[in-house]
Amino acid sequence: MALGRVAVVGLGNVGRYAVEALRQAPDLELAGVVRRAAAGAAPDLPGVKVVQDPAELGPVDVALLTVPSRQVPEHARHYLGLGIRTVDSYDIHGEIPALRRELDRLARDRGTVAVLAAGWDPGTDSVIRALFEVMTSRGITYTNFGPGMSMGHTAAVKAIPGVRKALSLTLPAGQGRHRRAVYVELEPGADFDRVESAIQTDPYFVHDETRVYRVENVDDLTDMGHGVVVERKGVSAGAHNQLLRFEMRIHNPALTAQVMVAAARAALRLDPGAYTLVEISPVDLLPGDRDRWIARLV
Ligand code: NAP
Ligand code: API
Repeated sequence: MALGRVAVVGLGNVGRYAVEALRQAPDLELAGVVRRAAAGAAPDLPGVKVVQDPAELGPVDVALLTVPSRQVPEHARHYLGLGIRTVDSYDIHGEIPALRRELDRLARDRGTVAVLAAGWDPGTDSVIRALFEVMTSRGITYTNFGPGMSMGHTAAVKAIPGVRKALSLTLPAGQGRHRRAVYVELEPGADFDRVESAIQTDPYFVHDETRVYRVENVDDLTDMGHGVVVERKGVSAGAHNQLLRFEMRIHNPALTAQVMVAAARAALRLDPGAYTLVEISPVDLLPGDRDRWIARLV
């Protein structure tokens, strides 16, 4: 019997890969997909139940919130209120502590679990940064993204009125600094200057040098690859010059979906409350028997 039934909420880039990751998970069952509009059912996903109201899916143990980050808080409140565990990959870093506190209260009240900010950054990179701090108690960590496509920044641009399609690329500028190149395909009659100004003043973009380009066809440019190098130089037990480095080159939505599905598994094993990935034991993210993983990994 499956550990739990999981619904995917939102069928965008991450949502589509979440469906696939759930199909491949040995211990979880895909309950179906919840979309905003029934008209937006998914003929390309035969055999997958697509609904507007999660009640139509039968019992659901976990909702994977693959909606844009700015829509995550309202969706999390809704599903936790129904007593359904939630997993999201909310990536507005500065707002994570406050959201965690709010979801923790809601989850405890309803005897359920929220796992938030469970993608790769925030998410697995957060765990890497934590382990680097464990290994070197003093030092400096730099997280250098890209070059690659940020789904969070792209989703923020797509939400601006007049934008039909968008692509936000993150370009590393060294020592944790970044530049951004944003490509927009506009609706007929949309005003490019207004769109550009909305991007430049959006909190997702204000801290970085950002250039915005109008193009005819965003699909022609889109490659969902991304990557990161997390580097730390620090001190362990008083000894200097410890150099630590983690690097990955990835398909962004696929890796994000894979991590969210692992977090759904953990959500089924945790006590009520809200958790970020640094608070979850890695073995609870893995399928099957704990002793087997200890024998294999430790
Ligand atoms: P996307 O392709 O735009 O998909 C989002 C889906 O959410 C939409 O297709 C839509 O599905 C649903 N939705 C519900 N309310 C919506 C609204 N008000 N506006 C637009 N869509 C709405 O986005 P994505 O590329 O999958 O990325 C989703 C989020 O994942 C991003 O915002 C990003 O922050 C997060 N992310 C995090 C990480 C990380 O490492 N932490 C990595 C990648 C992505 P329906 O039409 O089916 O309802
Ligand atoms: C960037 C990084 C990585 C974003 C990872 C994830 C996403 O700006 O490229 O939305 O793709 N913050 N949050």
